Amino acid sequence: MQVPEGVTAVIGLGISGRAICRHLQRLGTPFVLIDTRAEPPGLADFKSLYPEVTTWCGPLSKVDFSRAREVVLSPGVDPTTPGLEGLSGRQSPVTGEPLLVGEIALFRRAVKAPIAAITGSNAKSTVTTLLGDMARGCGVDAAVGGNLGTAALTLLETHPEAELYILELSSFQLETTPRLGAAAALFLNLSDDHLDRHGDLEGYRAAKARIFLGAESAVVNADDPRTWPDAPGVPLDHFGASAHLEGGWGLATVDGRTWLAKGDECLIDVESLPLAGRHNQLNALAALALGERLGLCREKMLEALVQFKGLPHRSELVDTLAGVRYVNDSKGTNVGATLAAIEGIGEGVDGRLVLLAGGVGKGADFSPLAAPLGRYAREVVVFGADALRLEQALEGAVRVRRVATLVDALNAAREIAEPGDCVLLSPACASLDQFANYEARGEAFRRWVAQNRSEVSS
Ligand code: UMA
Ligand code: ADP
Repeated sequence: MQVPEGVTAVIGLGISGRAICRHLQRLGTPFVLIDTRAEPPGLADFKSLYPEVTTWCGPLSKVDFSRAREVVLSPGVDPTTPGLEGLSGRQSPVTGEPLLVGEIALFRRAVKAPIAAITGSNAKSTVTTLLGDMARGCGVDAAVGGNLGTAALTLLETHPEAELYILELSSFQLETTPRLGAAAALFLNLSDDHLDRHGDLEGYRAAKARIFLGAESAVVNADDPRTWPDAPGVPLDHFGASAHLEGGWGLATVDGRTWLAKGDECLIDVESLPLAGRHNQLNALAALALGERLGLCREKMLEALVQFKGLPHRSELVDTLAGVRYVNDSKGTNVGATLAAIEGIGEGVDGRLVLLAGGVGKGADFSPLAAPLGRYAREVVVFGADALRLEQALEGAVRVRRVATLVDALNAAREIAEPGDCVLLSPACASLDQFANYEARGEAFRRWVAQNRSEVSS
């Protein structure tokens, strides 16, 4: 397959790929659509929607990109995939940017309003959604999307007049963005994730740190220097447990009560926040810091914060059966998220935790889970592709039972848990070995709980 002279190659027929195609069509830029899968889902629909567009499915090594105007990659496709290697370092003859870019590069070129950008290993979706609520509460017409689910380019169609675009950005998206130029950029935290794609933690961090390129201001985690920009020059605000002591956004303790604080000023007692756990208090601080950088009104932001109930599949209490709480944290897809859930929930449980974990570990080191599980867990039930690796990492610290599936794990947890305990699904792994996505895994958990409730009550 030869990409014709002056034509853009779009790689990937997913949410981003479709949004990129619609955008190019609006601009009148000719394009071809390529996917590495033999039969990507939705291909027939795509062809009937764009009968004039050439589509090609198969290995990228069989594609000649040498005459392409630009190659626009979907985030799920690794830029080092064989066939793309010759492209890095080359410039587009038309845009002057690298030849190989992602959707966010096109968004940057087209957008007129400021961008608030949020990245990190965990809490991106929570903070992005919260900031959206805060902005709207302040009367700002904000469009919210990105890795969260609605492609950034789709926001330009649905909210062309937005005054602010709030984007959750993944390392995959940032890796192919030459210069984001955000009005305010936030790097929340860093823990092992996607190491299978980025090689090591430094490669993953470096991809995320691209969020600062061209930023007018930034918010970073005072407790983790790996979230700070490599180069000086961007005005910085810090959030973190003690950041208020240095004038930043922190957690102040006054008369035994904890407050969100900015410098010396106590803003709100954490008891008034619907979201529980220290990790969520830090998330609230990060959103406030970013909002203030964007010029949002502090009072209205605090009002939005006390209304914010969080997102589904993130430390969500599903039900209490026979005195045992069942909490769905299916979005806990890496070790950092699961640690936050264990610590956030473990402290408040009368009894003990029964953790359900497993799936695709993405090359992560599970050993940081051992000590907190030793402290808070009655037992851990592991399942899925990386169950054995998990078991080996936890051995000696806590009792571990290995089963095949999530339903097996739930059945085991029912036997193990005692009244006052909490059964927590926070897998520290991706779901793709046994489910379509983390939502499907969380739904399976909810279904089991609902079914068991009806059995208990009948
Ligand atoms: N794929 C191929 N060959 C292709 C194109 C895709 O095999 O040619 C595969 C990918 O490897 C992947 C799947 O198809 O398994 C989907 O990839 P995609 O790039 O087409 O994904 P989109 O449907 O465009 O969705 C993407 C983000 N997906 C990924 O980064 C994998 C969505 O984030 C995001 O919501 C959407 O764009 C809109 O911005 C999802 C995600 O899992 C939620 N993100 C990762 C995460 O949060 O950890 C980064
Ligand atoms: P992301 O979009 O980055 O995946 P989410 O808001 O969807 O983030 O939350 C993902 C997971 O991270 C959930 O399991 C959640 O409980 C956990 N989490 C939330 N806040 C934090 C934090 N500050 N540090 C670590 N993990 C967190």
